Parts: sequence; structure tokens; C-alpha cells
Amino acid sequence: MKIDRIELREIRLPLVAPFETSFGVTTERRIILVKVFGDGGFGWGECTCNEGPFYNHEGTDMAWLLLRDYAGPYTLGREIGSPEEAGALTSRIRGNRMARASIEAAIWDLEARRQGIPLWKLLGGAQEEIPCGVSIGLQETDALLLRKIETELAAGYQRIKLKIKPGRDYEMVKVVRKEFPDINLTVDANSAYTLGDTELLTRLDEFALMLIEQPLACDDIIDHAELQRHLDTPICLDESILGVEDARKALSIRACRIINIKLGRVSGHAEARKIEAYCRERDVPVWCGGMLEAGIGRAHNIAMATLPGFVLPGDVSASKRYWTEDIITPPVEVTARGTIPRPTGPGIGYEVNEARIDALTLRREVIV
Ligand code: OSB
Ligand code: MG
Repeated sequence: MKIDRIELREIRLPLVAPFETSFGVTTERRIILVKVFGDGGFGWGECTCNEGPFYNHEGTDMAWLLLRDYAGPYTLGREIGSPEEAGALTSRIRGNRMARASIEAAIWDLEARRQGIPLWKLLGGAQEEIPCGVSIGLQETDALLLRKIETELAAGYQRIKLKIKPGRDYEMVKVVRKEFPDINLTVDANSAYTLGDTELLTRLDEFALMLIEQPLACDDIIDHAELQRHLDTPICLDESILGVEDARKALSIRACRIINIKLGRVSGHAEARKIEAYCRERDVPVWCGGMLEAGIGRAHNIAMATLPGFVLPGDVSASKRYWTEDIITPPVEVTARGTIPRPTGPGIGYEVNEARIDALTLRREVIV
């Protein structure tokens, strides 16, 4: 197979509610969509980076240039045997995995469409539906947070993840645990703490959390291993795991007991599968992280999360929690038991609403 044309677009999509983490607030997404053409077909990808370089070093404007001037040209006209080889076309680029992954994922969609099968099947997915949780951003008050949790539990979600940061941690989680003594509860610090906070973080053991996500630096595993020695609660790494080699190293020094896989962060489906397989062979649970994706990225996440190692509820949830109207039809919906059934159509399995995308497009560029 060979890609002979790549279309980039940037769309602007306001969130239904602002999303606040330890590193900032997002009210409106600026998302790059990638459409690849080749072998008489096409495939869609979505770049999962945030707007600015705060979750990791990537951001919308930087990703646009990276795709236009490097990853796009490196991909065009190159013969590959299967989507498994797509990542290698851009692997001389250091970092910038979310940008690289948007092309890689689009090539997987193209191949699944060409074979007339769902992407989850091409990837080797086994689960008929994926277990879903929600990630709830920092709220103005504990009362507002409690109300949000109630709404999500009523919708059927299997797990609640709270964003925490210094000053909004122990006391806030205590209030939530008191109100909801039996729910699956997790917290995500997005690297807001240091080893100097070990005493505070060990006190979170009181709340029987399923896991604490990325408490320490985004590029660290050494200090996480030290922290894990003091914690009963399993550490789950997000930012620190960029590929299967990072997973191997982190697990070998016991820096975590659980891994969050994000398709973009690990450079695409091929690497995500490697991490899933590596962890499954060692009985390390993984789950699918989210990056406030629009429908195309969300559909890729669903396909990935059908792999058998994705045993914990992830962050992939219903479109309506993010958008008044998604860019795919039907929108992603969640069953009353807190699951998303795998789609049945070819490729990502949802219809891409090109008219809506056109209406949201701020800029478009064709690479040939
Ligand atoms: O760390 O998981 C994270 C959103 C943006 C950047 C980082 C993260 C998140 C989320 C939201 O937690 C997950 C989602 O609902 O898509
Ligand atoms: Mg996280």
C-alpha cells in the first residue's frame, strides 16, 4: 500500500463545559484531522494533542507544522506492506508522537476499510463492548463535584476519575469518598507533585482508590518507583509511558502497577498493541486514556480498547459529555451498564460527518 495524498484540517469545537486539570483549563478544542488517500481508498485520523504544550510538549500549531513539513512528506509515496509499518516512515522524527500517530491511525483506518472489516477486528480486538469510566475536571466547589459524580453514576459509568492538584487533593477526595463509599474511584495529578509530597500522597491510601495516575514528573519513572514503595494504592503511569520500552523499564523497577495507554502518546496503534500485549503477558492491567477527542479520535480509542488487555474502565465516554454535536454519526453512546459496544461498520465504524467538519474548518492544507 502507498499513500499519495494527505489532507490536513484544523477544526474548532467548543466543549460543552470547561475541563480543568492541574496544568490548565480547556474551553474550546482546536483539533487537527488527517485524511489519507491511497490504493483507491481513504482513512481518517485525529491528532490528540492539546492546544498548548502543557500535558506534553505537543500542541495544535506545532503539530500542524510537523505534519505538513515532516511526517506528511515522509509518508507520501512510500510503499509499505501493512499499516504495521506506517510508524517506521516517520520514526526519524524525535518525540511528536501524537502528530505522527494521527497519520499512522488514518492508515490503519484506510486498510480496514479496504478489507471491508471493522478496525477493531484488524487490530485483533476481542471484547464485544468496552468498560467506561469518566474523567471529571477540577470543579469550583466540592458540592459541584459531588453533583457531577452523581450525574455520571446515574448514567451508568463504572468508574469515576477525579483530577487533583496541590490544595485540591486529600480533603476533596475525603468528601467524595464519604458521599460515595463503594464506587470505583481514581485520581489523576498530571505530574503536579514531587517526592517531597510523599506523606500527603500516602494518606490517600485511606480512600481505597483503584489507582493514582501520574503523581510525579512527566518524564520520570525513578521517583515513581520510590513513591510506589510507600503507597498501597497502585500507581498508574500516563505521561511517562511513550512506548513498550518505557513500559518494560517502568514495570521492571516497579514504578507502577497499571498503565494508561493513549493512542497518540505512544505514536499509534502498532505501539499501543505492543504495550497491551507486553502488559497482558505479565497480568498488568491497562486501560484507554482520553484526550478530549472528537469523534474520529474517540472511534480509534474504542477500536483499540477492544484488545483483551484493556480490562479496566477507561476515560472514553459518550460524545454528548463533550460536544453539542459530534463530527461522527451516530455519536458515541454509552449503555446503561457503562459500556460502549464495538461498532459493526468498516474502518473506525462510525460515519464521518464531512459537512459538519467543513463548517468547523479553520484551515485546510493538501500535501501531495
Ligand atoms: O491526563 O488523562 C489525562 C484530558 C486532557 C489531557 C490529559 C488528560 C485528560 C483527561 C480527560 O483526563 C480524558 C477524557 O475525558 O478524554
Ligand atoms: Mg492522565
